[in-house]
Amino acid sequence: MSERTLVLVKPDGVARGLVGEILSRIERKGFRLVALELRTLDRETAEEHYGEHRDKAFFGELVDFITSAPLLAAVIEGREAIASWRTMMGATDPAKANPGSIRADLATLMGENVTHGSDSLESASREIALFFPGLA
Ligand code: D4T
Repeated sequence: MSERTLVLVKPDGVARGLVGEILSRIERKGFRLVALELRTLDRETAEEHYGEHRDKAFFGELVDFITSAPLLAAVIEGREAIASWRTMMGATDPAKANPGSIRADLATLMGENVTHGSDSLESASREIALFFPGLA
C-alpha cells in the first residue's frame, strides 16, 4: 500500500553534513519526496512530537537536543513507506542496528541517532499534521 511517513534528519545529522547521504538513500530506494524543510523546532512542537516519552528520564535531554539546531523535516511516499523507512534507519540503538542501515553505518549514540521515522499509520498522520499542517 502506498503511504506517507514523516522523516527527520535530526540536528546531529544536519550538523555532520549527512543530509545529502540520507536524501540520496531515500531517492535511490524509490520513495517520492512530498515535502522538505530545514527548520529549528520550538520546544512546544518538540514536546508534542515526543509526547509519548513525556514521563521518561531522557525526555528533557531529548527535547534539548532536538531543538538545539536546525533539523530537516520531510514527508516521503511509497509502498510500505513507514515500515520500509524504519528498516532503512535501523534500530534506535545504533549498536544494535542491522549492518547497512543508516544508524548502523553512521551513528554510535542512542541520543544522537541521526534520523527519525513514524512508527505506525496513526503516528505518521499525527506527525505529518504537526510538521506540515498544510498537507492534507
Ligand atoms: P525516534 O522517535 O527518534 O525516531 O526514535 P525511535 O522511534 O527509533 O525510538 P523511540 O521513539 O523509542 O525513542 C525516541 C528517541 O529518544 C532517544 N532515546 C530513546 C534515548 O535517548 N534514550 C533511550 O533510552 C531511548 C529508548 C532516541 C530516540
